[in-house]
Amino acid sequence: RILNNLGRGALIVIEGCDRAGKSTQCMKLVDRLEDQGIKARLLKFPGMFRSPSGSRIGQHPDMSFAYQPDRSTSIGQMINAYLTNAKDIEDHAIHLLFSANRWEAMTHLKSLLIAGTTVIIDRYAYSGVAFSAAKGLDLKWCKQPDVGLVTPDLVLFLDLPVEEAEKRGGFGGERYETKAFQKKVRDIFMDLRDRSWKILDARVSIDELHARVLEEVMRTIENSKALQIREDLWK
Ligand code: Z5A
Ligand code: MG
Repeated sequence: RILNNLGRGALIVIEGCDRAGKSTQCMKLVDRLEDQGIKARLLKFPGMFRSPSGSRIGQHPDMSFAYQPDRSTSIGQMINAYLTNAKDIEDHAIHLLFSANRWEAMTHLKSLLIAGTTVIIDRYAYSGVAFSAAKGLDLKWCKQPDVGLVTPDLVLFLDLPVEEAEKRGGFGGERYETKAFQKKVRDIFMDLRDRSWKILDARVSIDELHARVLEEVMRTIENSKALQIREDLWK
């Protein structure tokens, strides 16, 4: 199904390796767009916020709205229990929960875009596939549940070598945070690249990266205005 409307917001996805600075850039970006009078909202999958020290602190106090559709739901809570090792969930089952967590946000996402709000998403279906396939699940099977999600206008992949990521701290505490696994995840991310992707070197300073991100995003917002919203990811 194709939604027909003009003057819509853009859908921007920030993806990347662990500790690449995705959440940092997402928050700076939304603040910056709003400062410039551009309506913008942040969504995150799964809906969690990491404090500067690296520990999870749940919902960001200033972003209760932005973080609403994911972690606050019962599906989001199951994912949270899994990621913090409070609960074991079979690999296929957790994959489907991550996907369901995106689907349950789609109505809200579309209404924001239609209302002219640009939506920034911190991780999307690409993370979903990269992490599950790195565990050994079949790549084609992994993509299937997310087929038909709203297609991003731009995917910015923040690329950081695993060795650099380790230096940023808080590494090793959670599920998935080993070097070998992270390398596999990156390889699968690379296989998922398509025309909407731009790869940015994430080894630069926060401000430098922000400038690069902003440049790409401003161009995309302009170019997407007259385009239809597409609900055909991986179709
Ligand atoms: N997962 C999944 O399996 N399936 C799915 O469908 C989805 C996710 C959506 C949790 O995700 C896990 O869920 C994740 C994938 C899996 N697994 N892991 N591992 P998450 O998004 O909640 O992951 P996170 O652990 O909160 O984010 P992150 O990737 O590790 O970090 P980040 O957001 O990219 O980076 P950051 O928090 O902005 O920055 C990290 C630190 O580096 C912080 O101290 C910053 O101050 C510092 N930093 C940031 N930028 C810079 C620069 N430019 N220079 C120096 N230092 C910097
Ligand atoms: Mg993050």
